[in-house]
Amino acid sequence: MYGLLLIHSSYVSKPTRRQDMEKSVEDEKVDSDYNSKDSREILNYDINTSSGELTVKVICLGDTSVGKSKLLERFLINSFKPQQVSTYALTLYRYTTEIDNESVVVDFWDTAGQERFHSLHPSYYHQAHACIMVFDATRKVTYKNLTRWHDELRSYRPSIPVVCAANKIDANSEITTRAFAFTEKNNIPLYYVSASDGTNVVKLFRDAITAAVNYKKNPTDWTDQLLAELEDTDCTSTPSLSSSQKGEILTQ
Ligand SMILES: Nc1nc2c(ncn2[C@@H]2O[C@H](COP(=O)(O)OP(=O)(O)O)[C@@H](O)[C@H]2O)c(=O)[nH]1
Ligand SMILES: [Mg+2]
Repeated sequence: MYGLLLIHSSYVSKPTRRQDMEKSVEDEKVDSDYNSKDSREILNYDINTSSGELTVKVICLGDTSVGKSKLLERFLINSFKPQQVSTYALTLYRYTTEIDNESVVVDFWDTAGQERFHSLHPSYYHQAHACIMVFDATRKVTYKNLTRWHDELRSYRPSIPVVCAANKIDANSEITTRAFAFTEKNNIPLYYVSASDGTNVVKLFRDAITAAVNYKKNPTDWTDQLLAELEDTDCTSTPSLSSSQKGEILTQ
């Protein structure tokens, strides 16, 4: 079961100044209020829902046109429409499933073109529990760019689990015989997939969800632990603010 939530693109547009980033945190609150009235609230992924369900946030990363949206479409509605027009907004797909007999609410975050600026807003990474990195089996440059995406991801989420998908293997099956230095070096599981014909898509997403759940239950990210301690001591410092500060440096 899944639902679709569109968030105004200003929520993830690239910040240039501190004020812009603080404003986007404010926007988040406004959007959250609006959506909760609409009973489609943006969740606080660090805690469970009010009814006790586990919540996880899974983000998709990779260059434009590698097939991120089509993979989500394939997993969630088991379909593929080659010419569908992208929406001009960040897309959040809310999906409810069971992992080890436990109900889990999964929010998949997908960009809607912001990745063409080669950087995403810190709020995209904020509170993420797992990341699906995608490259296009027919375009080598999209594989090369994974390193840059991985560096940006790690600057915000140093140790969340990552899985990698070589997509469009229907258009280049030869690639499935190859190994890749990026995934081997970083110890990232690699899946040869096709959003077009569905090969390995369910496995990719199920494994990503399971990894996200395991990570949420046993976070190894020292920043998570630090932030939890700060919250315990009622410190006003928030994850968003520290991410924003980082974002200012990284995005100039
Ligand atoms: N042949 C083939 N084309 C695909 C596949 N997945 C996506 N595409 C095409 O690649 C283009 C970009 O897909 P999209 O999901 O919008 O990429 P995104 O920008 O990463 O979200 C579209 O024209 C899709 O039809 C696939 O598995 N096989
Ligand atoms: Mg897309």
